[in-house]
Amino acid sequence: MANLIDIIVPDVGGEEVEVIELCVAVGETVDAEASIVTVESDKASMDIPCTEPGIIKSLKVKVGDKIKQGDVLGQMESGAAAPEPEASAPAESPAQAPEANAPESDVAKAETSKSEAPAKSAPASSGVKTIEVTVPDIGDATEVDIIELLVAVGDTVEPEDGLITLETDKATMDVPAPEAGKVVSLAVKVGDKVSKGSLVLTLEVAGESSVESDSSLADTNAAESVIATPPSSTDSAPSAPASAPTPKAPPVPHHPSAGDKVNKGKVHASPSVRRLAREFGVDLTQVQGSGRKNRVQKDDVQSFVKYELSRPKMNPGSSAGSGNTGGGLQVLAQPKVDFAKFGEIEEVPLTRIQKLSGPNLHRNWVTIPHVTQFDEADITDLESFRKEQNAIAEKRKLGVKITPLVFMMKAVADALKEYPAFNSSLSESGESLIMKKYYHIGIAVDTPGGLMVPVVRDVDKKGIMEISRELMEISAKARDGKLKSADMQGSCFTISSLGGIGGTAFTPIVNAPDVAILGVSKSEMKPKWNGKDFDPRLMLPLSLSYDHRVIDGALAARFTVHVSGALSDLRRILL
Ligand code: CAO
Repeated sequence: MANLIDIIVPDVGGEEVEVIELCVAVGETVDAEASIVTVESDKASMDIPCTEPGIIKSLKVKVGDKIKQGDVLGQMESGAAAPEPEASAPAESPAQAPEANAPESDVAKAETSKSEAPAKSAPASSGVKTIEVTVPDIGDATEVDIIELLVAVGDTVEPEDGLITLETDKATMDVPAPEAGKVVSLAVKVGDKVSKGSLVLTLEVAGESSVESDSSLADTNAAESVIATPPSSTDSAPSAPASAPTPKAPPVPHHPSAGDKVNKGKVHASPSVRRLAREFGVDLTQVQGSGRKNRVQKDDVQSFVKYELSRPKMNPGSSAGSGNTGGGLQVLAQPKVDFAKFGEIEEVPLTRIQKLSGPNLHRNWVTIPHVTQFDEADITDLESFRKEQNAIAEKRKLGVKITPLVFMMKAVADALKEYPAFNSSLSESGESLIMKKYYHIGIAVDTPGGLMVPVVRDVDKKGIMEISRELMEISAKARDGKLKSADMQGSCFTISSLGGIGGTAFTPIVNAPDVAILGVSKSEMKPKWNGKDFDPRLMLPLSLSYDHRVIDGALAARFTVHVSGALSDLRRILL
């Protein structure tokens, strides 16, 4: 049985620290040692990890809050089994024992004595001095792994910029630059083990005369530890704490073209965010931070990865004379043409709907690998049944007209049940499929303002008359411009019927997040060989476009055969 436990702040160096980032959201499932929050003291930023896997049930802190050892960060439901009443183990709840929950954090002890300044300097000529940056007091931890070098020789750094990332068995932490300067030499590499006092690098910093430099160094050493340079909370931050990030609504990221550096080498990010970036191979200099002072947060890395996965990639060498489509795709820019040179012209603005739908169509066209499968359905019997039913409806003055489209909707709902991959959407990460257990079908409607796609819900549960009535209503609403945005949401699959107009086939564009769309063209009498003679049969052309990332060609062929079969033998869909 699950167990509700408090998440307690461990030893954070005996003083108040400020919450600068929430690394999890309520409802999130976390692993043992996942970071809950990132805090910043006047010496370092550090992550506070949880102690066991579970689900975050509540968070009592927000960005800007000051917290200290023993404070409750929130509650989590631990995955561990609760002791059975009759079990012999003591029934002491960990939730009531903060010390038991508080990780014995090496990181929390990352900063201690201000007098143990690990920066030493040597006078240098021409108004600069060189200081040695060493590993500060990191609590009990010794022989700590260096997991990342955040700078290289020749880099210039600002105070607070991370220099190296250390990882203990409990958490990770950055050693920041004590002051602005240029990295002259590196004394360590990834994989080295270091302890308090180990030399990290030498930094050339602005200095005065060598004598003053020495004395100011002594003062500096007495006053600051190497990891002691983050500005105070009143430095540049607004007086009110920054509002907590909303994990489920990440800020709209600025996505540079690959290779752009938005951070110019100076990335502010917590160790947990750096770890996440490392796991995904993300270069943090390319990620725009949305946190305070452009700090890169978990959401920023996630949305960067999402964007990079979805954007089309092109040969980077082909950008000359190109324009950016907005999706990251470099294509030749449209040539500028003075049409008036060739005859009379008139410039007409795009309609509001065209302006809205154009970018979506464009995105779907360039990001989804489309394939179109063509087929035909014999709707000879369906047509005579439809005509009969329409005659009855007219006689009874039901005010409903049944068109072939309604049967196609029923046939598609039936095929979606048979082939659930067509009733799915790619997850945001692109790594899984969201399988839907409902059958809502979008219908492309041609309106004076442009194409609209209202959705008919639960097509599998409705009868032909009910769907016909609904179809008439939504197409009238669409043409009168009365559709609400809710009317156009939630489709699983879309049908675009041009059968009332003409044509033999076309290639519709998948209406993402759907993974397929059925185009229907005008039915036509065709001679069909029945084994003995040619029979005149009414054949309906079907054009199924699908997202080849999700659907294979064989499956698409089976799907169209199923739709075609259902339309040819109505008993299959009317059951
Ligand atoms: N073959 C032959 N005739 C067809 C047919 C088909 N596949 N589909 C419809 N028809 C007939 C209908 O039976 C009706 O004839 P009758 O009046 O003699 O009965 C006539 O064509 C007109 O039908 P309709 O278009 O009014 O009704 P519908 O239910 O077939 O379609 C709607 C409704 C809203 C989908 C349609 O009006 C529409 O807007 N279609 C355009 C969709 C579109 O623009 N798609 C392109 C998207 S990509 O840019």
